[in-house]
Amino acid sequence: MILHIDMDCFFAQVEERENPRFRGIPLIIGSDPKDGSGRGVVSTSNYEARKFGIYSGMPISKAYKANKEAIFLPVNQNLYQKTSQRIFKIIELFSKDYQPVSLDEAYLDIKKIAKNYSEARKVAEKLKELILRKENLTCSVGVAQNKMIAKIASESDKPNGLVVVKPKDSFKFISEKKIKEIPGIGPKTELQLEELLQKKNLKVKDVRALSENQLNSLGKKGSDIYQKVRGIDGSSIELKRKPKSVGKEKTFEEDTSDSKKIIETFKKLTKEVFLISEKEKLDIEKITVICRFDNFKTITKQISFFAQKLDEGFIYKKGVKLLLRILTKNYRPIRLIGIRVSFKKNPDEL
Ligand code: TTP
Ligand code: MG
Repeated sequence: MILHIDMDCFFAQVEERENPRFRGIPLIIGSDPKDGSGRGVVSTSNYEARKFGIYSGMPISKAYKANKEAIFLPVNQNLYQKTSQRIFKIIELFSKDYQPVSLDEAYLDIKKIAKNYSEARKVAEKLKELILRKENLTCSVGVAQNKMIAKIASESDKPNGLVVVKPKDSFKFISEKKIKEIPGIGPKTELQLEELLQKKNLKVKDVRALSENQLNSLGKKGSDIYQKVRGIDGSSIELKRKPKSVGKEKTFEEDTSDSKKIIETFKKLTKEVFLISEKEKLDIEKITVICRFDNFKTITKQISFFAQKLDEGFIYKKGVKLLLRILTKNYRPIRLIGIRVSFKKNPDEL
């Protein structure tokens, strides 16, 4: 049993939350339209702007032509990233078995928390409610027997939708969908299928009329399409893998022998590495320091442990010792320094 979640007009909704006066009026997030001469594209638009035919990927100049009165905002990636991280924290409360797809989208394996589809609906309701309460944002959710149908389900009732498709209903559920609603079937494949069937505006049930042999004339993807239009999708949840290590490097603007500058930079890099590593909640087993000189000679030194709790002071103390061991034996100006910590394996993965 798979749950697919996708936030509604994500970037735009976050901006509306930060600035409620944008609600109810066309809002476009993307590059600067510059009174119609701007380059670049629309990242997303709210549902009011979509009524004017303004969608992700459209040139921003075209969006400007479609509605000059709309509000145009630049992409505030940092804000969406932070919001996304908090949403994923909420998702993790429900299931650790999830696959993040993008900032606003994920698949969750919910078999451990829902015995049947009515329990699954309750899980979905709770997830939606918690995200709304904590983040003041709506999302759309689909639940089904596999990833493909769960995604079609979540897309089918946007915004703020919740669609549960039981296995016995899934074949019928996808029959009436447009063929391009099947994930992975893009405009090019759609066109090929239209040619094969000599028909436009294809629905999933139309494509079912094609034999596997006929579909194979489209190449490798043929048998995939044959399965998909029958509701079959064997792909599994790809769990978020913990990184094996985290490292940061800095190339100096100019090669330097200024030890104060080198040490200060090293301290900054250590802090950055620590802040990223902290999220992983893993012990470390190795610290590696890298140093590149003006002639590109590169030296690395490392120290290993069995299992060391993550601690910024500890990483700095051990790291700087390694760095000094390199510096006291080499007198050339330095081009680059870096530090990396390697994690012990996550016990769940053993
Ligand atoms: P989507 O989930 O595809 O779109 P959306 O959340 O804006 O709208 P919907 O309600 O239909 O799900 O993408 C999530 C975010 O990713 C979107 O808010 C902005 C960003 N994005 C881009 O920057 N460029 C793109 O081409 C697309 C598709 C999305
Ligand atoms: Mg979305």
